[in-house]
Amino acid sequence: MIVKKFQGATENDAILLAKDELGPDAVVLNIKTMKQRGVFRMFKKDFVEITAAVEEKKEENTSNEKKFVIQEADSDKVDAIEEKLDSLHNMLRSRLEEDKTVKNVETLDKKEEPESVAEDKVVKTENKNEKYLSLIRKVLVENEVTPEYAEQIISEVGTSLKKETVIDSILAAVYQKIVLKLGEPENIILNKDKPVVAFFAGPTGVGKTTTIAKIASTFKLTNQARVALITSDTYRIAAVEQLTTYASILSVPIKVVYTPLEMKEAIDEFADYDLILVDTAGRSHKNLDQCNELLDLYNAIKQSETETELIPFLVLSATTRLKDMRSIIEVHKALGELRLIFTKLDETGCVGDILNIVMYSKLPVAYTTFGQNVPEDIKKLDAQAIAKQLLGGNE
Ligand SMILES: Nc1nc2c(ncn2[C@@H]2O[C@H](COP(=O)(O)OP(=O)(O)OP(=O)(O)O)[C@@H](O)[C@H]2O)c(=O)[nH]1
Ligand SMILES: [Mg+2]
Repeated sequence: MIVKKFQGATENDAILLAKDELGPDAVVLNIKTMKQRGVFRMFKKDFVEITAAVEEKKEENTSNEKKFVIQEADSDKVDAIEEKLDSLHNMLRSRLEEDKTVKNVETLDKKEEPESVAEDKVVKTENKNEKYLSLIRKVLVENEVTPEYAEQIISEVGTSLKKETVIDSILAAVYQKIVLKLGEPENIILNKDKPVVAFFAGPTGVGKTTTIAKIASTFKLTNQARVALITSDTYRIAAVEQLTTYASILSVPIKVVYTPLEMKEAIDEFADYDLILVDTAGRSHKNLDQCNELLDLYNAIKQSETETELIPFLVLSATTRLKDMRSIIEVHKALGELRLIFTKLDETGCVGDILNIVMYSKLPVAYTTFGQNVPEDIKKLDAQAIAKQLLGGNE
């Protein structure tokens, strides 16, 4: 993993510099506004410093020039991240004190230190690193990261640690690894050349319609975008009414479609819009007929005369069992390159399954939602907040 800091006049400038140097896969780990101190305040403007990271490509492992690699980091170089991790640090320290075995190793270290040879010290520090890592692994598992994925993260971090690494750096390295695994949010970005069509699929009752209302309202009110809605959820009168009500509150047009042909026509009718949000009826991933119907509706969008940027979103409730989420994903893969939305984060204290699902599916996450309020209870994936929560910190 390559970790590096970039400074720019604005957050965007700094991110551009990071992407320029580290490539498009770089993820932002931390953003900090730097205030000029003392006399500099009179001459220089404040600036933004971001910490960005990217997974190293295997074949590039040998060339480290110009790169700042975490295992070479002194603790001062990860200070930005550590700021965020203060509470975790304290938590880990107190957990370490509770943990008898670690305590024993520590007291053993202390007693023997004066006469121990350098080599011995290294062995003991390695032991200690392992203890720290296994403690962090335990915290992850407590937060419902599966033991396999927790182990994967810990071992990936473990192999990159220097022998004399301090606990702060270990924690920072795990945090960075999780942020990297979660990736950048792949939320909706308007396309100036063609309408973006966001197609929402997912099981019944996960919050598809509510999420659409939140997104429609955000784009309409904040971005002044031209937003239109289509619903194919004609199974229940109440479902059509629900979206129609949102459409009238937001004064955006809505079309109800019953067949793939109507879907295609509706898209063409909305050809002048910036964003077309398509709602679908919740389906059981076990009912293949329903799933094929969904696929027909989706494919109809591609048949429209209008050139669009079509994005399939799969909405999952964070409260659904991991095993079920996996099979839901498998069934919906027929729609193409899915982006995930996790809803109902407010109903569960555990975000471990978000990491589990991302590591399982390698699919990007767009948004998370955390309540019934439209439009405020939605945000772009906040990988840093989730990583922090997974390590036991309070967001
Ligand atoms: N607590 C909580 N409730 C939510 C969230 N998002 C949606 N809901 C609620 O979940 C229920 C179902 O939401 P809908 O948006 O109708 O779900 P849907 O996926 O469209 O359901 P179907 O159309 O029946 O498949 C509603 O009561 C919503 O208010 C969320 O983030 N947190
Ligand atoms: Mg619905």
